[in-house]
Amino acid sequence: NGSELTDVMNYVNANQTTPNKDYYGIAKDRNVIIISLESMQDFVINNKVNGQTITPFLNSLTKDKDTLYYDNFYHQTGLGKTSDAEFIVENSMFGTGRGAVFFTNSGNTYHSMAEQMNQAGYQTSVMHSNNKSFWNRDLMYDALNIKKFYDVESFNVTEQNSANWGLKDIPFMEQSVELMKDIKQPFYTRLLSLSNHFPFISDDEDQFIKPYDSGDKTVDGYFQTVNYTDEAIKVLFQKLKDAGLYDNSIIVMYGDHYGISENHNSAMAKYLDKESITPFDSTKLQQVPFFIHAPGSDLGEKAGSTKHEVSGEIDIRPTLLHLLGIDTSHDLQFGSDLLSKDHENFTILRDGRFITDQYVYTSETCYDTKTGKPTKDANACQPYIKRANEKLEMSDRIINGDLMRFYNHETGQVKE
Ligand code: GP9
Ligand code: MN
Repeated sequence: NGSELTDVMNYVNANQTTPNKDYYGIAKDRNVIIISLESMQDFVINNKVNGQTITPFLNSLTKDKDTLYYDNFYHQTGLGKTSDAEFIVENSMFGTGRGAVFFTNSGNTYHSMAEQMNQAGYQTSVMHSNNKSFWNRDLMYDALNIKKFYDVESFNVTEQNSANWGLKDIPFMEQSVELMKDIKQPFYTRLLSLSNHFPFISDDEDQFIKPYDSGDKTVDGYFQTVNYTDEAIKVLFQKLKDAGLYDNSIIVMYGDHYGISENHNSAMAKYLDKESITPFDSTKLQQVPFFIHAPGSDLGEKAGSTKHEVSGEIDIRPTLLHLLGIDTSHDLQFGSDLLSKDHENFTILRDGRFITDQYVYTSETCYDTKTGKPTKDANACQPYIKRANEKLEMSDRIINGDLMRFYNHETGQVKE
């Protein structure tokens, strides 16, 4: 009932951060294009394989004055993979600890980013070349108030332009921009890329760099499919420019979750030139790239393009809404604006692991981020353990109790 919600509200309100005036509203009324970078981990950014650059286009953005790039940003997904990341972006809440929230709680009430964007006069949609019911998206998108889903039926998919899971990212980006041309502006659309999906196989003609040579096919092919997606993003930017949609848009990109699981630790140890992959390393490998690109805004000039805040997917919604000048003081959100001076360097993964600027907590061990070794004081992480569990539990309470149905967003109070 409503009183359960009051506890959660008190908790959330105590953790709100104040927006940074220098950034608030700088992207007001721009189109919003969010790109889910399938399985993209951060270790590929500004890195090489066999002497070849893996992500030349994304690397160029890390040095761009209109871009903020976060290199200490973590995915927070569980079993729901891509869909969990979507959930987190839309709600600034965690998915559920078991199963995929898109399946388990698509009947809940939410107050999503899409709903807020609808209210702000935006057209809201998702573009993804897969069947609409995959991950239960059709039902969950209704619950999230996303007005239009451009699913596989909206794309021209042929044998020639598809590989692995379906439509390749380059034609997907090209066709997505064609679809955008017909949407009334301003629009908010999310594009879910797919070529860089396990098992990371691609056609010869799409392999612009050589595979890695560890002998582990998954890891070896990963660099090529990541590189292909990087090229697809370059194509997207060009197509947006050609369509006249680039200058009045803000483009946000995040890696949705890891691509290389711990089953491939020996190949990863070879690539990273380490003896072995420790639990500390595995946790750091949950870093995914996060980019905010606003043409003509001098975003990077204000702050330096590469930012090191310890952060995660739950932070995307408040950060973006503040850039758009949309007030979030009535939002029940678990993330915080990365540009706020009060943003805390503390990020929690869905399984209870967490990262601060000093510590990484995993496998019931507190590691020192500087050395990668267990801390001398074995209890150093203790205060954070309690806070991490509390935050996950508060988020779970909302979802398990469907508590948003008692929430009045207009007033920021429990409904009468
Ligand atoms: C499929 C896409 C990929 O529609 O979401 O699935 P996932 O990464 O979640 O396995
Ligand atoms: Mn995915």
